[in-house]
Amino acid sequence: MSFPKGFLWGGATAANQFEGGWNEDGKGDSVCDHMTGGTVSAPRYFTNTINEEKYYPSHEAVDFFHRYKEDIALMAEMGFGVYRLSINWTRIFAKGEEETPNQKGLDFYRSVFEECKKYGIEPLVTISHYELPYHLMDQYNGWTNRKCIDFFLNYCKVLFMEYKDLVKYWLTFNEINCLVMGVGDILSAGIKCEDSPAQVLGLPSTKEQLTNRYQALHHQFLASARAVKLGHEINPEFQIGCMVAGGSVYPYTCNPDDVLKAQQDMRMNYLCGDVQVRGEYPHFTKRMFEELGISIIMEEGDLAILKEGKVDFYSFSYYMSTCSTVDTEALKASGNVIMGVNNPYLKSSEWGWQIDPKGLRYLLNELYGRYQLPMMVVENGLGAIDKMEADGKIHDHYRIEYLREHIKQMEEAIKDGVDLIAFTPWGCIDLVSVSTGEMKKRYGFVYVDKDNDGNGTLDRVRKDSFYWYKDVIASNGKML
Ligand code: BGP
Repeated sequence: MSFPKGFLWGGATAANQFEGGWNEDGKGDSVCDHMTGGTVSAPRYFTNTINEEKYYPSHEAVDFFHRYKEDIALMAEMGFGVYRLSINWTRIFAKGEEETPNQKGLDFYRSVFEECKKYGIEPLVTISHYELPYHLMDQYNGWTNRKCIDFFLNYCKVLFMEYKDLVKYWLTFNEINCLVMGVGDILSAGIKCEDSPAQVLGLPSTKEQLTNRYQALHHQFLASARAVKLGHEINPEFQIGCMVAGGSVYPYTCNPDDVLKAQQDMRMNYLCGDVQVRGEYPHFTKRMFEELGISIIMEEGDLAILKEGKVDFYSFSYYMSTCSTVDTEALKASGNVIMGVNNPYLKSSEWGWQIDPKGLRYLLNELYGRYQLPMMVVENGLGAIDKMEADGKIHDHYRIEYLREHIKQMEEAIKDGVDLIAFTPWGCIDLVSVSTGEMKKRYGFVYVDKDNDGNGTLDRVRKDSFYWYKDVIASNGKML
């Protein structure tokens, strides 16, 4: 048997993409509430003032806020042992800097956790998943400001005290490395900007942008380390992990320049892991900052804080791999500068994400070899357009195939000796896509009746993958 007894099977969501109820029961507005929904032809926009009705679908999302009992019952029916969800900071502190938490917000998550416990589902809680109170962006320029560390700590303290008997597993920041890669300025760091087509997925282009991002990242490292320390003081049983956007990077050719480029690009898996697992910036940081032409402010004592707040386990998201090359012509031809060059051996999703199950085995081995900590794959899955057929069902064999192949490779990694303890595929119930702001890019085992234009009943429908995953869980990974 390859999957160990007690292996945690489940699924994952994030509050801003799932809950809705964006201004109910005293909730304040998050930075992400200022993003309009998007379509492929018209991407998401950011506005400082919310005064129009074009924020669908995120303001409503799929209404977990009112339907959590039904949703958790569906998870239980699939046999989930773990449910990864995030807490919306603005439900607990509307502006992020109040002294007293919002009782109704606390009550909501208590009910959610109690509902999970009813079915024996272990909550795995992301404390910050692209959800900064808008007020902290507006008044403090988000995570570029060191004060955010204290605001975050206060928020963590409330969560840890309030839920110490209900929650054991915590993640501090979702895909923390995305702050300096993809979603950066607005969603991850909450850096102030004008109303404009948002740089939701932009790479930093100016030195100022780069400096701000690395400074904000340093502040998140400190916040995470202090949270880990605090959490362990409040409940020594807590298991607190990091969460990094993972991806395997291969050299496009065996030209040593491509090999070196791939090695460098792989560092996006390691920069944050090294700080959060080993408690120190990796050896390559000094030269990396020099070459970027930036420097960040570190105060005395910062490095000691990082050492004191090492995480208990390593978690990551995995959707794809990419190829690195120094060949500018090949890069231009692929038109894919952010994600590198397409691998001719792999197929892509409808959104151009290259599907590579073996890359997951490769990455698990790389990460475990480096960190020697229990590993969790806390996001994985196929974003696809689902169609309800005439029989009222969704025959999502493509999703089953994607997940089956990834699970097989996780099994291989376990046989290789990797201590993998959990798997929570992304968007287990359909939710809003972060990169496109749409409903139509779906990941779920459960279909939600809602389209890009806001039509639909929000009814939940079990897809074919629902029954398949149920069998996978019941057989502990044997029936694939
Ligand atoms: C990760 C995020 C998730 C999720 C996922 C899928 O980066 O942590 O929040 O959205 O990507 O991305 P998308 O929704 O763009 O398909």
